[in-house]
Amino acid sequence: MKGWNGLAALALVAMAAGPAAAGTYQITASKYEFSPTEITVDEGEAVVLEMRSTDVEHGLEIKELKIASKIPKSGEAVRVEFVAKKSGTFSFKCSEYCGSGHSRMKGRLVVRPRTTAEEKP
Ligand SMILES: [Cu+2]
Repeated sequence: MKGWNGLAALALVAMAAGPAAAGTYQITASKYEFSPTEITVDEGEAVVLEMRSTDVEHGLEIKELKIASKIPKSGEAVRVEFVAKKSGTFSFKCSEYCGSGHSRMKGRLVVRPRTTAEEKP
């Protein structure tokens, strides 16, 4: 019983840990979609987007966050790192013309607000 409580406490600590939990998110770009189309991160999180194309050159642009990166056709991974400073929903889209369905290539980055009491300013 005692050991169980200890485990629960540990789990809680892990969940509430630090201001800059980093997360790496894989995104695959292909004609004509991103996979996944929605990525959810936490406010304050150091985010790494690791992107690959399965076919032609694509790009990922999040205008509001001033993020833009080409995703080469070689299939090589490109990384974009940023801190999700502001909560909200930010749409992203393909920034390189890749064919007839190009304008359909869209997705969303959801930044969840921090709600832990001790982390409020
Ligand atoms: Cu594209």
